[in-house]
Amino acid sequence: MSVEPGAGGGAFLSRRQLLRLSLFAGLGALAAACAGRSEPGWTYGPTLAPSTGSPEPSSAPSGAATPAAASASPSAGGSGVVIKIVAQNIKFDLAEFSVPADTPFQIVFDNQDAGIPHNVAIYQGQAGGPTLFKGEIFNGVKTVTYDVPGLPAGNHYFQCDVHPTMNGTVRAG
Ligand SMILES: [Cu+2]
Repeated sequence: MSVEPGAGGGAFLSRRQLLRLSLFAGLGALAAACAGRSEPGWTYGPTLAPSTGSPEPSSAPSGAATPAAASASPSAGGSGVVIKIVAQNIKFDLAEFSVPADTPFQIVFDNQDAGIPHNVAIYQGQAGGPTLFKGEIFNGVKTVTYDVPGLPAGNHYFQCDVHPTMNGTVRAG
């Protein structure tokens, strides 16, 4: 009876010792592996430097992508002035709108008339005045965002060039 626990304990200890030995061996192997890997890493560094000639073209496209993203944010921001106009049943949903003078803005033009072309154009002062802005004519149902240049201070006239009865006043000031 007393031998069995002793033998068992001895066997247990020996197993622990084996585990410890294997762990130490494993750690040693890992340390060796790490040391070995760091050396190739340094050698790869120098080899990458000469090959930067080929990476340069790849960095150029990434550089081009960055300006595109950068230009997207300014245009999205712009002056921050956005006018929403809806065309439905050959009518605009508003008769007038106001914008700050000399400040580019956007018109989000929502043409709800299926198969019917509309646009938004702005004429200085009154109908028939000098063209300040001429938006693309397009069929509904579709929404197009116009980028409109800054307008001189004063009241101007906007209309759909296809249906001049669709018109109103733009107040810039
Ligand atoms: Cu129209």
